[in-house]
Amino acid sequence: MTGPEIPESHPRYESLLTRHRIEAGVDRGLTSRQGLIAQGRGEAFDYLLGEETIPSAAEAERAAAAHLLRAEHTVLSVNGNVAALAPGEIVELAETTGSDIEVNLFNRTDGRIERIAEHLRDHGAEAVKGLTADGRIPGLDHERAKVDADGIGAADVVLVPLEDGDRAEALGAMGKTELVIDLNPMSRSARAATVPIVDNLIRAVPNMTEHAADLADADRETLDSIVESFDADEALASAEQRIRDV
Ligand code: PTJ
Repeated sequence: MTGPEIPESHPRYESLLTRHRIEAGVDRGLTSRQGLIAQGRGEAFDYLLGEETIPSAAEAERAAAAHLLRAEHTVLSVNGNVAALAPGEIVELAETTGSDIEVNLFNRTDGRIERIAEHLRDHGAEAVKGLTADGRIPGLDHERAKVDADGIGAADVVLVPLEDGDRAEALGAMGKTELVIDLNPMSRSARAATVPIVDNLIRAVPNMTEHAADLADADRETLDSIVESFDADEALASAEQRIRDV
């Protein structure tokens, strides 16, 4: 899924490669057409953030990795954009942190769920949840409420990249720890998160894996102190400040 027509020397190579992946995701029936719009919104914020992982996002990524390592049951939620942009990276993060992977879609169809699950298996996922959908998130009346009872339904920590605000708030109300990846620091999902990661998914996921590998042998006290010293409001304020300083 690389874009051979994009020269690596192009100053916006990464951004163009990302567009190509999302387009290919739509063509393959993984990503919804609304996913193209979401991608455009994300790109605008990424541009304003300098298309790099800012220091507060790096801290959030380390805190998120610590959460994934110390929790009992962790799930990485995958939608059509995530499947198109970072399937192998999600599988690697799941393996490094012992997390489950669950497909959860806003524009849910059985066909897309199955294609995304197969795509993730092609990238090395051993098990993919989300097909049973025998659980519900209370207080949500759209398709995103459908979860696996033994997946997101039972998780204590959930990674929700490119989330919509309603589900982010509903998961929070269920008492779950939410790790949200969203380039917009003002979005409701980022604001509802225990750990808002204001970074591009394509950088955030590998960074989290790197932190998780680095912390693999850390004791509980070290993980606790990383989690407790992270300040979500400060991270959001610092991302907003970066955007205003452009
Ligand atoms: O695959 P589905 O059916 O579950 O649909 C998924 C989409 C993404 C279409 C759906 O969740 C949606 O409409 O999302 P929104 O409300 O457009 O929100 C997407 C958020 O993610 C926005 O705040 C964007 O700024 C942000 N975003 C977009 N691309 C990226 C991103 N954040 C991080 N990395 C990105 N690559």
